[in-house]
Amino acid sequence: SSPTDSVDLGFCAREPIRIPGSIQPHGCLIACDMSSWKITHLSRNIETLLSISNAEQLIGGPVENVLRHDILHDVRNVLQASTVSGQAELLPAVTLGDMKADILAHTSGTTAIIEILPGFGAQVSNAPPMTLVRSMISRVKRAPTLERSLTLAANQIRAVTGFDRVMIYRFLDDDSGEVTAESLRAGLTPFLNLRYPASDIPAQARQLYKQQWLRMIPDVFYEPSCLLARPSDEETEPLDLGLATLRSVSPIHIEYLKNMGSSATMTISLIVGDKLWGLVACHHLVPRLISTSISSACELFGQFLSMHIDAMECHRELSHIARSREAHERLITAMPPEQTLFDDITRYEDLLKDLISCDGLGVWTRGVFSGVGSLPPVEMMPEVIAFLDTQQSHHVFATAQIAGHVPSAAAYGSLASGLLAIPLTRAPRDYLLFFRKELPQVVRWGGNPNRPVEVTEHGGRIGPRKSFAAWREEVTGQSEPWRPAELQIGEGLRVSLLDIILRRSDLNERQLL
Ligand code: BLA
Repeated sequence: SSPTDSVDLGFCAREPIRIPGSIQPHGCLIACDMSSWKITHLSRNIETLLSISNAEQLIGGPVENVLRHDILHDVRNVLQASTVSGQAELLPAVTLGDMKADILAHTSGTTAIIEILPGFGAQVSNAPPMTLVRSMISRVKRAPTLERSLTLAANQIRAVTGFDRVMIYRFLDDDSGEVTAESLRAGLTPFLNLRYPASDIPAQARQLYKQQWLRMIPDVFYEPSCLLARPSDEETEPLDLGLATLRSVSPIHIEYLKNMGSSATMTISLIVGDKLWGLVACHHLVPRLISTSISSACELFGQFLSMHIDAMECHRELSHIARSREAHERLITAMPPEQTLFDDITRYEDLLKDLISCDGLGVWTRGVFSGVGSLPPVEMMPEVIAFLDTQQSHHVFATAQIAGHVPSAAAYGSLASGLLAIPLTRAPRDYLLFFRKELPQVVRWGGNPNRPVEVTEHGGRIGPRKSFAAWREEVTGQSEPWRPAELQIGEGLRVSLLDIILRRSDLNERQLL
């Protein structure tokens, strides 16, 4: 049996990643109550980074004991901006003693979270972040297609950050994901077009990534620095680090990255509408810390890229609909009032294929089937129609896998695997049917998707898989999927054809008189 049989993948989704109780040590963290400005939490490494001894003793005391007045003034201003943006916001650059640092602040409930990042991140370019973002945008904006935009975006981010590998990782309908664009240092094995199972990124992580646009793990070998809090105050809730850039990362994910051979990552969310569309995933073979000015430029660019993806996808759907509307008009005008598709579908074959591309077309009327092109055997049709008749809705029905609904259809998948059916009359229902042949696909997975996890021998602890070697899967029995725009076009066609049928029956009655 496969190791996943006995494993509860929900385990991964239950890990409380927002409240790890520790941070990554490339910065330190101070949390204080916003009504009293008294410290509630401190990260242990504040002692080394800010040369403070006995951090415990500062807890419960005023935050002024750790941060100067001018800095606190800026913190208060930035917290206002942060409640509007829902993100941690950057303060104007500060100097602490002789150390330059970036400070980020945001709120979590009634708590202010202040993160201090010493300014030693890698600076690939000295250009101000605004200039970087503007030049990245101008290049990507000019690309003629979405695919090209994504490749340019990956190239741009790699140029600006110096990461070894930058991938655009796109989620598919079943929550698995695919590397759709990649920019990488010479000599590395490409991950382009590899597919990864949904369980690699559990649900609570996806939820969080819709709120936080950018995350960084500068060194997967880090020792977490624990958060100190007032001892055993029953009422103190664990500190929610969901929006904190220093949040310590799930140990399972850390192990995953080590197994993959990555030592550092930076990840930017791509959010389209209210959906996590994908991620920009940057990897480095050795630890790598990026300066805050570069990472915030990338974050802003990620927000632009998200809007650009949305615009390109909308544009593509709209132009598809516009082209079909034209074909629709041609079809309706070509059909004389006393004729319908039922009389001679072959005559309208080309016009119908312009509307919705397909390999075969048919009509089912009063128990009789006629069609053209690649079709299921006629003797199979009653079973398919019987299934369609069980559909409650009078709207268009579409599937890429007829056999998923009518199991005996599996036998003729090479003739017709996909079906889009437009019901034309009520009882008995007549249909206009579009068929698509099977489109055998080879999916290349980054590791065996049937073994997404490893279970350790003792204690049944769950961990990420160890091998990411490409794994081939042949997907058969499915046609090219029907796109949302095609369903819409089908719906429009249903309404016009219904109108023609009504007109004709009206005509017939008048002729009868
Ligand atoms: C998180 N897993 C992630 C993230 C990615 C991946 C991108 C998000 C990291 C971030 O945005 O900061 C997976 N990384 C990939 C994939 C590629 C890549 C697919 O570069 C492709 C090239 N992971 C597992 C299993 C579990 C698991 C079995 O494989 C659970 C048992 C958990 N993954 C897991 C968790 C997180 C994660 C908990 C959240 C990490 C965090 O933010 O703390």
